Amino acid sequence: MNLLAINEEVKAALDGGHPVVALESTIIAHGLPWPDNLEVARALEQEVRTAGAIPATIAVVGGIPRIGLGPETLEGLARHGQRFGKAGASDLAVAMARRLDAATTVSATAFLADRAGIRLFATGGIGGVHRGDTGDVSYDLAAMAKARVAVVSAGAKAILDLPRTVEMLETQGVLVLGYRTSEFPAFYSPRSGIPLEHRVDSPAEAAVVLRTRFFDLKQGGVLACNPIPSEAALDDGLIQAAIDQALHEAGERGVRGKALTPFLLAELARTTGGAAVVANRALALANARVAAEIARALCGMTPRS
Ligand code: PSU
Ligand code: MN
Repeated sequence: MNLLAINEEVKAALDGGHPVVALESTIIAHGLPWPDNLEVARALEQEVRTAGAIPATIAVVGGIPRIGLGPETLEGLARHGQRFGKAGASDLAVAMARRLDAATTVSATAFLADRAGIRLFATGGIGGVHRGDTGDVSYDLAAMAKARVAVVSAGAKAILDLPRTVEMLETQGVLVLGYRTSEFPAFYSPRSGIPLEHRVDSPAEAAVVLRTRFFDLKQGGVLACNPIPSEAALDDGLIQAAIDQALHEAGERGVRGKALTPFLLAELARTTGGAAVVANRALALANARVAAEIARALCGMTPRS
């Protein structure tokens, strides 16, 4: 697919067999408040570089899926986040055909990263099964299952129904790996009480599994769960109360669909006095680092394909 605009640096890295890590843009445009979002966008890219890989932030700009954004585009995405749509993988055709600007969610970013040949992707927390009985299940789960990409994430966002999200990952055939943990992480806190069957304890161990999965079996769909660093974790009681309040507020105002996740995250940022944003930053950076380390290990052992 040559509809992708892969920037020079990313293209050179991919052609040379060097490690690349994809980053998504919805967390920037719709998940974090200005101006923290710009600082986080830059810090994520820097973290990937420091760990020895090339960052590729992905967004649709003027209808073109861009793999690797320049500094002005990154700033525009952060500053004018509201002008960017929120595109999942199923929205890409419309965004492209109509030459729209759109931030890409985990589903769209994983799809595009796969097409570009990028095998590691770092985000904060994936979407999943929302609480209650609305039937709102993020396409992130099914899209991840189809993409030959490993998503490094602090579990799924804590606003979700985590036990059901883990069940749905299984149903979709996503391989869930605990990265130095035997529990599914709960985004703002390292533990959810949900046990994980598979665990890896180093980038090399992760890379061996990914090589087997992607290149021998030609399967997609890996979620590597990296818990928030303990010093950055939020108090469980505090964050649970804030989540309950945010969910209540969303219900009162009838916020649904694509607007729900950004609304809940903004409410949490507000009611925790910014603590949720600080924690989100810390966990996303930790994920960027782990993704870069795994990308390096994978590059050392992958036949290019
Ligand atoms: N991780 C974060 N913040 C975010 C997201 C992930 O720390 O805002 C975004 C991702 O783009 C993910 C999306 O795909 O939230 C999920 O949205 P929804 O629940 O509407 O599918
Ligand atoms: Mn949804």
